[in-house]
Amino acid sequence: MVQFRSLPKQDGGSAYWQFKELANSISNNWYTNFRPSLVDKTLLPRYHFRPPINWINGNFYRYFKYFLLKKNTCAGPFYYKGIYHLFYQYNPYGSVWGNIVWGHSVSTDLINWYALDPAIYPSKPFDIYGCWSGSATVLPDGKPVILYTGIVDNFKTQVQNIAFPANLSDPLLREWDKPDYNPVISSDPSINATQFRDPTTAWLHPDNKHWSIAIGGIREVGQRGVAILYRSKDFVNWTKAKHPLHSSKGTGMWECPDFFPVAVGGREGRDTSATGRGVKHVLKVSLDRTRFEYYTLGTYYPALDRYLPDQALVDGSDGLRYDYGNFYASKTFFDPAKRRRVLTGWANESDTIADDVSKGWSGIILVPRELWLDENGRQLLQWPVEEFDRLRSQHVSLANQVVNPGGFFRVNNIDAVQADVEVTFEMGSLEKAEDFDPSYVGDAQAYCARHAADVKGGVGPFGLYVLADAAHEERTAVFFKVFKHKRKHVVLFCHDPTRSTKRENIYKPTFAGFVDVDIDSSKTISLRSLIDHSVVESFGAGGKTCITSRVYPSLAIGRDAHLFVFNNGAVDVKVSELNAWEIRTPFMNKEI
Ligand code: DQQ
Repeated sequence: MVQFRSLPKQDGGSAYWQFKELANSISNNWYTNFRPSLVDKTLLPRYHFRPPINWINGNFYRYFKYFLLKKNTCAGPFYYKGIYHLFYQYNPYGSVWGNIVWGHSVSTDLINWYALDPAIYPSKPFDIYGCWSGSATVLPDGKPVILYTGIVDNFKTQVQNIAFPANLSDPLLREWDKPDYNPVISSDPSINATQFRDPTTAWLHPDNKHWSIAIGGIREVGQRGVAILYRSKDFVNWTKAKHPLHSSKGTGMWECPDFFPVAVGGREGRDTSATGRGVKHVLKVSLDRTRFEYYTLGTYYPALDRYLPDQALVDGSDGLRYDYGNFYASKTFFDPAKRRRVLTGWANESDTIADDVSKGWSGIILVPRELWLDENGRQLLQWPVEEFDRLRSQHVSLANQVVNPGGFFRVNNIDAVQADVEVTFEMGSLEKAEDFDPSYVGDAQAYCARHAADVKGGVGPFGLYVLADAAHEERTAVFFKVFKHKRKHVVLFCHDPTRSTKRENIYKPTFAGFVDVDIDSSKTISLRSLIDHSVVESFGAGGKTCITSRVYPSLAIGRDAHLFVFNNGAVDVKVSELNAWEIRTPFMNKEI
């Protein structure tokens, strides 16, 4: 096992971390002042990528000295010779953010994972204070290369470094070389060196002569988020382009930019360098300010090396999101084996820092999602990768069950704490839909807080209570509500975890997004929810609107966690079909 240098602890500073600090104020010295864990071990996610918890059971020293700990993604996943490599931001010293290295796990199916030693860790002057996010690119000769952000100058400066596999005949690519000529990119006076990070996967220009990458940044004037563009002919010598790939005023620091093409028509993925007719481009940024991710669809003009979002789409925090819940620092990669684009995103904990310290781990990577362009061209669709379905076991199915206003029923004969549910709802009539309040057009989350699951409505709220105790007093509601808006109807999709636990100091925001469906003609909507002890990952309308929540039930644990269908609207809703499966536990960071 790699030995790490001791580095000073760091802190985040986002709204999320401020919340954590506030919630933690009862235990102000959380490194040393342990209190018993509020979060029962039974709440460990079992099929989501997570810390190798078994390694920490026996030996406190091992646990504290080496293992898991705070992680997030945004560090290029890729496929090489039959193996998927997942890198993630990892703190080898504790379950809070800091001391960042590149954790490394491998898989042949994106579901069963095996843990390797960290791939990249601070060891040279150009990364001595941390190895932050970056990306992998597989060069045309099949050789992978990593670009990552190195932290130097006592945390004051961010530079970009390159790393190559030390031994290409090792299919696990365990060792990575960081050439001494690093950094390959340093900031110039026009760049804020403290906010200059997370290089994208490179794309090859159609002239086949040069590579381009974008790096996240901010221009202080106008708080303009920027995807700074660099070009190189050899991947080692990089020159800043005159113009950024794209920028947007008032959006703040752009973390973890991701830029890639999607096919127009069909689900098949495209290599990151694909351009021209038949593709649209996606630019995703993680907004440090809101800690949510936003994307636009648009056109990439290779001759100008510029990206222009489609006119109707909004840059920044009113824009489209991959996920309207706890989902950040994501990254996609093109999987040449299955010709698909795969998205991996990170969900952090919603308990306190003290809880994370006493649990000894923090953060999960969500089930990898396939991602493609909706046939209407207006948004992306996402769906769990097909390999996930191999974990399905015990199955229950029902059809044509009407749920009256105020009604509910329990889905029996399934262990619903670790499950996958697919359900289709039919609404007979939309006449009783309440009027939509137009002041909430851009703010589904606030609208959901006002129209939470217990608030009786017209058409909906209807949906699922997941991770519910037998009396469903404790439950997370996953639901739809339909509103009348300008002679048509709009659909709101929500997660309401406000009653998810009786534990204190848990962050329980409602999360929501609108769903772009023609509900007036279909009067039908589908939902899939992946439930994993303390994770609820939901896909509305076939992956048009996705929401993730972390919840920590106190009663709905293990065999006491149930699944209900409910309807708090004023009209009947029919469950035309419901299928639910128990999900088996895959290998999760088994040591090899
Ligand atoms: N986390 C990394 C940064 C990135 C941020 C540091 C995203 O490189 O901007 O761990 O959460």
